[in-house]
Amino acid sequence: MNDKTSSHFSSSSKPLGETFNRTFDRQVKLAVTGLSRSGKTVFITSLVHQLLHGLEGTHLPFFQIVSSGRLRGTKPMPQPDMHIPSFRYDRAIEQLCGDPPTWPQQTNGISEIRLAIRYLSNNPLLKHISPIKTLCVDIVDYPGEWLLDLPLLELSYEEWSEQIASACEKEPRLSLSSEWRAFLENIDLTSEANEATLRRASQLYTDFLHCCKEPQYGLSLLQPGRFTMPGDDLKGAPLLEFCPLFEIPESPYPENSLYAEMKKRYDYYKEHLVKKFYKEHFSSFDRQIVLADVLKAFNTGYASFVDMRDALNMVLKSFQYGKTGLFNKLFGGLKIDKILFATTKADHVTPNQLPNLERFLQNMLASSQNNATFEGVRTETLALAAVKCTQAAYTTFQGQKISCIKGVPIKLDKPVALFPGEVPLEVPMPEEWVEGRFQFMEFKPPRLANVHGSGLPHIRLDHALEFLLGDKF
Ligand SMILES: Nc1nc2c(ncn2[C@@H]2O[C@H](COP(=O)(O)OP(=O)(O)O)[C@@H](O)[C@H]2O)c(=O)[nH]1
Ligand SMILES: [Mg+2]
Repeated sequence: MNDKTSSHFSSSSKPLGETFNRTFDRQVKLAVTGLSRSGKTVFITSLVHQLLHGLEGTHLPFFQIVSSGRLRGTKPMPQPDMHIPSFRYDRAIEQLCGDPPTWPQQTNGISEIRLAIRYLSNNPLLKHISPIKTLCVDIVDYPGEWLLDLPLLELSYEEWSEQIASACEKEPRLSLSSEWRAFLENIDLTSEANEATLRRASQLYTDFLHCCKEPQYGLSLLQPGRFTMPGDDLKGAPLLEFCPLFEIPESPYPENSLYAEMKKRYDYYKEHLVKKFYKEHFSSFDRQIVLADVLKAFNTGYASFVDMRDALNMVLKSFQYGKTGLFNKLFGGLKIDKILFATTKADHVTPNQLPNLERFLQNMLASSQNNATFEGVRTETLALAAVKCTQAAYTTFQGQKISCIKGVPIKLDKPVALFPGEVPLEVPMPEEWVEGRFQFMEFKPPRLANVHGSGLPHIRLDHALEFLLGDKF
């Protein structure tokens, strides 16, 4: 790790290297998820940067362990799970802090990073005996797409096919699925299975999913999750080579048929990928943050919004199931006791719109959050920006002072001041999603003079830290 980027226990703290040992007083596993491009990599990078620079500057006023002066320093440590790829903080921060700064490269799959946080205990009994404590935080980044697979565990291949077929009756899925659908119409599913047909059918289905994900359609509810986000080295593995069907052949069908093989692979996928993820990873998480780029859905339109809402609510099911029913039965309960739902990139709106953005996310999740199965899990919603790329500014229009934001749009080289649109409190009616109503633009990361002296500029990351970790100190 590059020296500039891997600030150890900060220089303004006592050198802790010699007193530091690898036994921790407490450990917490913090999982970060969200659909692709929701901002997971940037969030973790900024969070680590904020903590490594926790003793310098005043960038975390709401994170009490810092504001109360009890933080003694933070240090990256070797991660505990050797079989999980490392979260490449060094690479990401080098890009974000480069000159010019750039956004970190896109990542796929799961990764992990461990931090040790040293702090002064405020427990009156410990104050004089052993006042310095260490909290070990394991941060795990994993694709939200994988959580969309949990419902499959309760669905037979036929039931799942029926759901997908009915979703494909509506636009934009209807048009986008035409090539895959035409291919299926021309094959006899009761004929003998062969690799070429299976591969072609799954390829066309995967292409369809990728198309749905394109920015102009912005669809989120895409199953199976591993088809667009395979992780590991699963690309091209037979367990990813099947697809849902529009017509189910009548039984009895030959055991060596295309249909029987597709069904077998679907069951194998559930058994070996879906269950494995929940058993090996999900069940060990203590705290969870779910990131969602709600503003992206505003830009794209009603269909994209509805799809994102349904996908997010499906993601929530993983946590609800955790306490009762299916999950308990299969994996023996869930440890997660706090979940934060955060809409990211809050720097794309003017500061006066933050409360609306937060309320809107709450409304989006309302039905799931109110569900009694959330019992025992504290949930919270928040609008945040892991890296704040814009400044609040004002402009006058027809003699009126209007608040706007100023930043460098991703496709330009000079800052512009703009008013990106108001965030509504309620979901606009389908006909109200007129083109151009929302223009939440992407920005370049900020160029910072003192990037290694303090945490990256952010919006409410300290609130997120306080909710997720505050009670652990
Ligand atoms: N303005 C702004 N853009 C962000 C922020 N976080 C992420 N982004 C944008 O979203 C893109 C995707 O972020 P990334 O962390 O790679 O998403 P991931 O796929 O969930 O890991 C980045 O390349 C940025 O363009 C943020 O806090 N502010
Ligand atoms: Mg990523």
